[in-house]
Amino acid sequence: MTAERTQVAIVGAGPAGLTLAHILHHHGIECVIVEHRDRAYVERRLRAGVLEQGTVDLFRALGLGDRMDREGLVHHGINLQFEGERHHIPLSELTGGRVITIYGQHEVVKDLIAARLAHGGPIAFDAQDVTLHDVTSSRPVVRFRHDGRERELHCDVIAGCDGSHGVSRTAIPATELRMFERVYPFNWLGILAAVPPSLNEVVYAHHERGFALHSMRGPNVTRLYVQCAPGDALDSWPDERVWLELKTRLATSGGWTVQEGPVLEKSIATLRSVVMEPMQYGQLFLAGDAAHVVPPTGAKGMNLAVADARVLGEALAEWYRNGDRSGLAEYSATCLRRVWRAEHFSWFMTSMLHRFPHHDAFDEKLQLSQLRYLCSSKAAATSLAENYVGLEHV
Ligand code: FAS
Ligand code: PHB
Repeated sequence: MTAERTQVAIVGAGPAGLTLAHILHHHGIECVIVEHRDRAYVERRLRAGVLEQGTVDLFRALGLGDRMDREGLVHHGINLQFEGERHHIPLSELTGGRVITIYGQHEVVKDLIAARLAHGGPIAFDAQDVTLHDVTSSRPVVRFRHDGRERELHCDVIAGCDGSHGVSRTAIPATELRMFERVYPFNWLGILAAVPPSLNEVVYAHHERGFALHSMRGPNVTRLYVQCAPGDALDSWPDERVWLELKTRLATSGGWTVQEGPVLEKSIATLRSVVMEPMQYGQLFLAGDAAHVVPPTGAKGMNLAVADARVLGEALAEWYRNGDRSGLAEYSATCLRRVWRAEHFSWFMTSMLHRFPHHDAFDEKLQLSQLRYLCSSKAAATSLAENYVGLEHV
């Protein structure tokens, strides 16, 4: 067993853990990231695509935004489609100039890993059998096997950034933790296609056959999603079926629809809303999907993870700098205000746009009425816009 010491042990090298590591480095606080996958896997995993204004601002402030600024696509609006008609929501016009940036999560992760390794920040990839110990003491410990060695990382604080299937939240006794959950009766099948985007903005489509989404990852790569049944497996969705559903659900009455192209990647994501309260226990602080999950309809997941990391990083900096623990004491309450706002917005977008198996004609009329109101009322559209680009204050 090799015993080591650091100030903060971070479990997980996703957006939450990597962003936290950079904030701590900025404040001269030592940390070690323990990640159980290898670097190639983590950098290859396709997930989110929309960065809120606040996320972009933070990455720039940390000196991490160069490639994002070169390759990211700045968008000033999104589109809602229903009954064959497209309606533009002018996000920037409604929010005093705030924008979204389309830049794949895997690109963010690549940039954050490269920057961390460039300044010599340790990341233990391929860490196995990660366990957390003594989290209520002043000297918590993370144990793991790495490069054939049993390692023991002694620290002041553990940041549990290991996602929705991680181990950190299991270090909190079930009697201390309350889980709020909603499982949706559908999933998203997502593809990456080697074809230029069919429109220069994101399109969310409500359709009687089910929801569909048009997004992108650059001038020659389109990202598309189609609502599918919970039990569907990839082999029941050959490319031909995927394109038929996408072209049908995203078609407008004016004859527009998405262009086909070679499918580079295909995967299915489940849709759930989950919140764990509280997000802290002793010297263990949960951040990102380790504490909460949102359905991707509101494009909030990665942005919430970054927002948690910011709150935790600043609170730790205050504690190390002048012994002020107030930020750490309030961490969970501070994060949960933003978390629940994002949970509601993601639930709202999901409920409005998807076809629910138990829905009747009345439900569908309510969905269409909500969509029409969003596209005809400046007040309603502004509410959607400020949630979508990310609220500055919650
Ligand atoms: P992550 O899950 O990204 O990272 C956790 C890290 O911890 C991973 O690298 C994992 O390997 C590691 N880990 C896990 N267990 C460990 C252990 N025991 N020890 C050490 N390390 C461990 N959000 C959107 O906004 N839009 C989307 O379109 C979207 N699509 C998604 C599709 C899928 C399939 C999934 C699962 C999520 C999607 N999300 C989307 C949400 C996603 O972007 C998350 O919100 C985001 O990855 C959260 O970041 P982290 O909290 O860092 O967790
Ligand atoms: C994406 O580009 O992957 C994307 C965009 C908007 C969403 C979800 C995912 O709501």
